[in-house]
Order: sequence, then C-alpha cells, then structure tokens
Amino acid sequence: MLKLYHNPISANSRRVWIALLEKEIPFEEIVVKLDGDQLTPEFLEISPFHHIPVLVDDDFILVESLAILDYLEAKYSQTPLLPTEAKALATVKMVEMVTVNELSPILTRLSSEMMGFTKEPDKLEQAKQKAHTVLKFFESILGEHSYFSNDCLTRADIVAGTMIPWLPSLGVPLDKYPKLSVWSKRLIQRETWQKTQPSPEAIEAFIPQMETLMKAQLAN
Ligand SMILES: N[C@@H](CCC(=O)N[C@@H](CS)C(=O)NCC(=O)O)C(=O)O
Repeated sequence: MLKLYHNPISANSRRVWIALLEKEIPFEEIVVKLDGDQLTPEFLEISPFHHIPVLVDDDFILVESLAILDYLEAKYSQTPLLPTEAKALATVKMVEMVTVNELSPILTRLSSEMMGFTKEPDKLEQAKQKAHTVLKFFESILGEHSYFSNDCLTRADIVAGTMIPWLPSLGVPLDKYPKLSVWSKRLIQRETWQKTQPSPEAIEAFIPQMETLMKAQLAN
C-alpha cells in the first residue's frame, strides 16, 4: 500500500492528501511532527531536504507535492484531476504554479506577521498587495465556472483551494472577489476538505514548530 508521510497542518501535504481521498486511493498515513523528527537520519534517507510530503510506493520514493500529484494522476486513472484539452490543462498547471510560487510565500509572510514571529510592516503590506494581485488574476480565470477548469474539480482547485480559504483569517478578505469567495465556500464544504481541515487544537499545538519553520522559509 502507498505510504504518505505528512502532517495535517502542512498545506503542501494536504494537497496530496486531498487528491488521494478524491481519487479514493487507499494509503497508509505516517505523521511527521516536524519537531525535529524530519531531521533524523532515517527520515533524511527518504527526504533529503527534510520536507513533507513524501510518498512511498514499495521501493519508489517521491518528494515534491506536485510531482507526487503527477504520479498519482498517471498511475490511477479513476476520478481524473487533470483535463486533457490543451488550454484547460495549461490553465490548471498555471494556477498550481502561481499558487506555489506567488501565493505560498505570501501566506508564510502573513502568518508570520500575524503570529508575531516577525514584525516587518512594509513586507506585510507588500504581501497583502501581492495577495490581491493573485486573487484578481484567479477571479478572472474562474469566470462563471464552479471550478477553475469549467465545472469539474481539478488539481488547480485542490492546490489553490488549500491556501486561499486561509486568507480572510490572515487579514486578506475575499469580499472583492465574489466568484472566488463562492468557490472557496464550496470547496471547504467538500467532504475531503472537511476531513483534512486541521483542528484549532492541532494548529495551536504546532505553533512552536511554526516559528522555526516559517523563519527558515522567509530567510530563503
Ligand atoms: N516544494 C515542496 C515543499 C515542501 C515543504 O516545504 N514542506 C514543509 C511543510 S509545509 C516541510 O516539510 N518543512 C520542514 C522543514 O523544512 O524542515 C513540496 O511542494 O512538497
């Protein structure tokens, strides 16, 4: 059986977790606490950059969430999460990349400032402005559709949809983006989002690790 090394509070892991659930692929969960257990020689053996998620399929070990999603899509044909038509496929990939490259660092900055790990008002303001640029762009892609790729859930919704719903609690409301706002509410009601939503207690318990991890990410 597939093994997923993850932590419920990691957005990078959650996108893989949701894809596994949406595709109804059986897997074994192994929680990595990220309290230093990611730095043990045993874990570094499978994840040299001490990151989760890691997917292990017998003797095949895979890191990088988007590569893991590619593997799942190629190996398991049920409930496709990628369209095949050229423009639709490129749009899904674009939303994924914009989320990972533009939005993810913004979330780290917003969270770090909100939790008081850093105090850099200029960088906070820049992050908020950039968040609005991403949201405006995504609002236009969504158009009149229920999901990014017409009316079917794809990886674009999974990758963006595990980050955008956090924005209002981090000081970036979605009010100016009515389509994204409805999309976000629709996603968080899905069974797979509900099942993978970290509890307030899990978030609270993770705060000590969060400071170290976020500061490391912001320093990169
Ligand atoms: N690009 C990687 C990023 C993975 C990543 O940054 N994971 C974080 C958790 S969200 C992690 O494992 N941090 C632990 C560490 O850096 O020691 C992916 O998409 O899988």
